[in-house]
Amino acid sequence: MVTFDALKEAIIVGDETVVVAEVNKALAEGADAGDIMSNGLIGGMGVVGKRFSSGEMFLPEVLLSAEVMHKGLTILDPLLAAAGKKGLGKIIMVTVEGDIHDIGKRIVGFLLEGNGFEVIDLGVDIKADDIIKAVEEHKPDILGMSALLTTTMPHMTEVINMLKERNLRDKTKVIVGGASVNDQFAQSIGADGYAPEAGSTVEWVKKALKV
Ligand code: B1M
Repeated sequence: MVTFDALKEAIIVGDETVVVAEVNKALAEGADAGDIMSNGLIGGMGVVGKRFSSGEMFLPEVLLSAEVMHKGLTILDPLLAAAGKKGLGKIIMVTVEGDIHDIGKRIVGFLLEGNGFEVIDLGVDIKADDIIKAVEEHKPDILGMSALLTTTMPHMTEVINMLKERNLRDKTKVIVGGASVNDQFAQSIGADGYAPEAGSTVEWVKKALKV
């Protein structure tokens, strides 16, 4: 059985060489790309999050862990995307203005792709106006917004209000997520849904699109 202890530890200490080697080793041993992501990469980043919150780790270390996690995700990305057919629906994912956190959003996106949805990732720190332009251009079934800072959550409200102004709200379902967001907030801003983590996001999307 493939274990992910060395991979998790490499994420925590920010060792890119070991992360790349361990991801490739796990794949060579037959591990599923989704498992490597969930149990190895997310597992390691979960420990980082806890240690940062408790003051055991500091920003530069967290940033390094985030960077090496991205290296691991980049190896898995084509495999996760190939696992799905991408034809079940179109989803725009974005981190709202003022917020550069993207690890969780990317994980959600990868998992959605792996489950057969087309994902257009607009990136991080994206202004409401640019999000609306992308919705007009791509006409997604779902707009997924992520925010990890309490200070950036109001931009989600701004986007929903702009969707209404441009008569796009009825055509676009909206789900919000990220560590600072909760179900109550989602309801208060008129989003269609909220999901606390990647797996439940996929379940919500499947239900919303009836697939
Ligand atoms: Co920042 N940061 N950070 N940070 N950071 C938090 C969020 C914080 C809680 C840490 C703390 O103080 N305890 C805190 C926010 C406090 C608050 O507002 N309530 C914080 C702060 C304050 C800051 C800065 C302001 C610090 C500073 O500079 N003084 C700064 C802000 C920069 C900015 O955005 N303008 C900052 C910077 C950074 C780094 C750049 C160092 C780095 C981000 C790197 C990157 O993303 N590329 C970073 C990180 C890594 C964190 C923590 C440690 C970990 C976040 C993470 O990646 N978690 C975080 C502490 C924590 O969360 N415990 C913290 C792992 C990830 C898998 O989980 O992102 O929650 P998460 O995603 C989950 C779910 O939330 C959900 O599914 C994901 C997978 O299960 N989900 C969705 C996410 N988006 C979704 C969207 C959906 C559905 C589900 O639908 C659309």
